Amino acid sequence: MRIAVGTSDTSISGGSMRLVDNFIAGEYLASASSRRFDKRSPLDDRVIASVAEAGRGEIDAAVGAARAALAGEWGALTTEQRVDLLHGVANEITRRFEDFVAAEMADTGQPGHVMRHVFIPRGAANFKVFADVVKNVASESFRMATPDGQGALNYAIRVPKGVIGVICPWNAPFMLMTWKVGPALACGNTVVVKPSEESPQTAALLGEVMNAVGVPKGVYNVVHGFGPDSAGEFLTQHPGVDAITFTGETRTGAAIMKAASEGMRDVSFELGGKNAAIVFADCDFDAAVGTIFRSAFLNTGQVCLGTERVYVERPIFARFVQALKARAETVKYGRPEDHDADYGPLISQAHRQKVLSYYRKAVEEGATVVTGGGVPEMPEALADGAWVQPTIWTGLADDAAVVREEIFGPCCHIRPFDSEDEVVGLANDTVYGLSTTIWTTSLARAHRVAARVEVGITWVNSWFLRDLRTPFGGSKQSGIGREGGVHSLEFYTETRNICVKL
Ligand code: NAD
Ligand code: 6OH
Repeated sequence: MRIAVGTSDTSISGGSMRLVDNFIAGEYLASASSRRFDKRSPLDDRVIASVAEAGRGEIDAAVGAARAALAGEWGALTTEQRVDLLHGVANEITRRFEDFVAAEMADTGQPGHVMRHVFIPRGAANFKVFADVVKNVASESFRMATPDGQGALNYAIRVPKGVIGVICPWNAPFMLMTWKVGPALACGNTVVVKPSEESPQTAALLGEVMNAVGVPKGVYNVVHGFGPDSAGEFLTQHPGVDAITFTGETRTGAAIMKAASEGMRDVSFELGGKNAAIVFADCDFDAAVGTIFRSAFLNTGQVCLGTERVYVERPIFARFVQALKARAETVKYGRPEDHDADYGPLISQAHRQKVLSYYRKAVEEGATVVTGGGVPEMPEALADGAWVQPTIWTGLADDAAVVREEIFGPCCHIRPFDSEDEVVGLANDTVYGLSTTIWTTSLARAHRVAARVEVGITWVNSWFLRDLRTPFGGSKQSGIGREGGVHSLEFYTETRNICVKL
């Protein structure tokens, strides 16, 4: 049965499989070379979708469509007209809410309540919030003196950058993609999106929304495939792409930066992290345990802002380790649609192998395994899924690979500390700088430590609370640039200065 244009169902020996096609100039097109790849369910490793892989020809067509849209109907719209269309996109996502929830659950295997309450609503909000920011932003203007006494007026206008290449990861696919597409379109650009090969469905579905709302053809294009020697790399190499925004691994960011240097294209990067939680003895203990449990294990640890290093002031160290262990041992494994399940599989078997290799390495490096460290026993139907146990270690040296490298899994190492200076040094002893959480009831200490940790975002007594209008991004190797509110305009527009002699 054909249930959707971009993600139609086809029958395969006893099950059903979706056909996910590239979306170019408002139409769903299978790859010209008929190359397709399988998308497997993280729950049980079953093939759930056959995805068209874009080659250089499709990338060329998508970039061409995006350039034509800039020069055509889209480029001629007023800001108000664009804003209205993007509000329509948000409303249509909300109308098709359950379709987006289902597509994202199928791709990631994560619990439905996280999709329903966080990822999909935030995806819709990304279109409204950035449309409103662009509508309300003022441009600067200076009246300057001139020798003839008449003066001159300097003012700035913002123009779209052009065609934006948008390359996305799989961990919160719809939210992270719309966080780029929303501001890009609000600013008047057009986009070619390359979703992760592990999560192609919601990006494909968004094409239907764009068509339903009347967004001109070619404004939003989607090309599927992998990174190196595939759609991702081809997109970054295409000279018709004016700038590239990317969320993913730091190593991939370095490869994209090289490609972008050809033609001096601008980049915006949200990259990896090795985020620390700093827990002082005067904290609200239960709140710290409860929230660090979420920050380490939500989405099976596959959150860029997740905590993989926990530093706890010595007087409460042992109690904290026991409390976090007890909490970690309560997770309920299950399918996304199981109402009481709060813990899903990792995204893929390949990622599971990587995470399990760190579980082994931790033991080799001398860790005490407080809980987990392996693979849970699952019922027969889920036995082939990418499941791993939530894992806590203590006792590792500060230079252990497990303490220094991003694992991107449901695991953390807990280490005691004795002073504020010591813990700030430990937290900063990393090449990454995305986020930190600080747990204390001392207001002065919270401000003091927050100003010293070298990260883009610090939460005090909380985690993952962020108004979309605030700046988000990483320091050091965790990113380049800031996304959110007016800060996104720095990347998605170019500022022109106009000087009028009066
Ligand atoms: P990844 O870097 O492997 O892949 C991300 C995307 O880049 C995919 O679409 C992939 O196909 C593409 N890609 C890979 N190589 C490429 C190349 N050479 N040229 C062009 N495109 C290429 O990352 P992932 O495994 O999908 O996601 C997990 C990573 O993302 C983690 O490191 C995590 O920390 C990071 N992340 C960061 C943030 C943030 O905001 N800082 C948010 C989410 C995820
Ligand atoms: C996911 O990996 C990071 C998500 C961050 C946010 O959605 C946010 O708005 O801070």
